Amino acid sequence: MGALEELCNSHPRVLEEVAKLQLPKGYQIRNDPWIYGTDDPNEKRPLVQFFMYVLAGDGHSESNHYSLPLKFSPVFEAYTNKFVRIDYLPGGFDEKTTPTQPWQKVPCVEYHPDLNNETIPRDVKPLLISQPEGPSFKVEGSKVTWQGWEFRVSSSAREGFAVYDVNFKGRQVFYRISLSEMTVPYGDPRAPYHRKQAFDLGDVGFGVTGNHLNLGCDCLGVIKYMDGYAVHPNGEPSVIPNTICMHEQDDGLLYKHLNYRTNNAVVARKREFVVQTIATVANYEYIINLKFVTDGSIDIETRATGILSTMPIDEDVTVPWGTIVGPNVMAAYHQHILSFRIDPAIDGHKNSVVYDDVVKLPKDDKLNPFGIGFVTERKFVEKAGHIDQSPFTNRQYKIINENKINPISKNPVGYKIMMPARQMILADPDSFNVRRAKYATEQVWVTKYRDHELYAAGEFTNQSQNDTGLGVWANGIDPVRNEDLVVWATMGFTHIPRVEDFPVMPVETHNIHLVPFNFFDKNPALDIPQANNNFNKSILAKVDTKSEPSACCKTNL
Ligand SMILES: [Cu+2]
Repeated sequence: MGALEELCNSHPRVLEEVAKLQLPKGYQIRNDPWIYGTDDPNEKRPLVQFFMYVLAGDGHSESNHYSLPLKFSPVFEAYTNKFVRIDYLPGGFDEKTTPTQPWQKVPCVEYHPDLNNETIPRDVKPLLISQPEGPSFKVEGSKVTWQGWEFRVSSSAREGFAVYDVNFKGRQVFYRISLSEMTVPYGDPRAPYHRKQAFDLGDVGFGVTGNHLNLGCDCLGVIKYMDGYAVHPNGEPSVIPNTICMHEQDDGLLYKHLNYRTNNAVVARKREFVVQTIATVANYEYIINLKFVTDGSIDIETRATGILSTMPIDEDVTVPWGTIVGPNVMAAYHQHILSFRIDPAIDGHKNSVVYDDVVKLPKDDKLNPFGIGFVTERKFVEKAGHIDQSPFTNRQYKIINENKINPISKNPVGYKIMMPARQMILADPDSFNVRRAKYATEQVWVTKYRDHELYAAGEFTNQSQNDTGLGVWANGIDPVRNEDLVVWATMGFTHIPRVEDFPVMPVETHNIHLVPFNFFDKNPALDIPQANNNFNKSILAKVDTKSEPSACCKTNL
């Protein structure tokens, strides 16, 4: 990235354009090299689009250049380093562009504490997480053992990490879980923004952009780190130290019941084992957490943070496809559409995918005379393909094993995939955006397992013309019922930026829960020791002298 940035910033044609800006003293130029995208089937050159910014801060390296976008954008050919052209960016409400003018000085919205003008930090007392007897987990090589869970973790240059061979209480549940792709299409229709569609795994890689995580910052508590690996531009392998962190954390209560007759309570706290990585893909950060819970469930969590990708906008102009987030700076509407590849092994590899709708029972004089009944209706996915979303029938997706009947419920054991209905990709079905990311059109896909089918939009996404992943594999032909199958869960979120997302965005969090559904013969977490204060050692706050000791943990058991 550094070499590309230098190539652009030092090119005579770019310097010519920079000279026209007549930048004041103390202001410099910075650029972000961007994936070029696709709008022409005949374009075969590997191209890079550079978005240009003013760097304020009087030479401070952490000044927020994204606050000061410029209106010209050079294009270079990768590898040959040939200059191709300069695109000019619109600043008004339509597609019109203008030649480069002297830069009009506007304040920079800074995020770094040295520069952000927040002179009085909040008073925050330490909140320490300690495990005086050591953690409850063991790690031997790649194998993690914790609270009934056994699984392996491996780093991946493309996916960040994958977990595999996942067992709970001695039973197989999943063979492999990983993020498989993320596309980020933008909604500003004007050139050259119509090509803004990143594939952050296929074009870049979450492992190779993985952060070196730090104790007490990225990960709190008693932490086990794993390294990742990348390829240096000179072809040599390089280590990314501590790019995956693993630790336990408390997540409130798991269950509670108070017998109001005796005032005895059973209370168990919910503890999670977190496997986390953080990727910095230029302006944005993505925090990927896989959280293993003591009740046999898994929470797949994405937190988007970092800095919005910004565009220039003239004073007093508004546009319907973006939010003005600072002086003369606009953040276009966009979508983050992730695909998680979930390779199940629910009590073995022969699994089926079903979807259950909850529907009204027809009114009936004898059975349902008051018209209040409702039941579930089950449908099976027979062939490789997708499932339509249906939020108003409370549609739930489940992976079941038809060969294994739960002795209590008398139906197949399974796991449900809990994910709320979400808007999928908005671009036109004929657009390159959709043709390149067919996976982004549907929330749940099912394919037959095949080696090497790992990435939802296909192996090669940079300037791709078509989705060579699910667009090919979800063929409507392969039988997937009672087969070794793969589920692809699309986590889509449409991001309409808000002023508060700038200059650095508080996390936006989205989750997919994998929850045992008639898999066990009762709540599998009854063996968790009951919560009590001899163990948890909480103390009363000394901020309000009138407060009385709480009886919430009182028990005579
Ligand atoms: Cu966003």
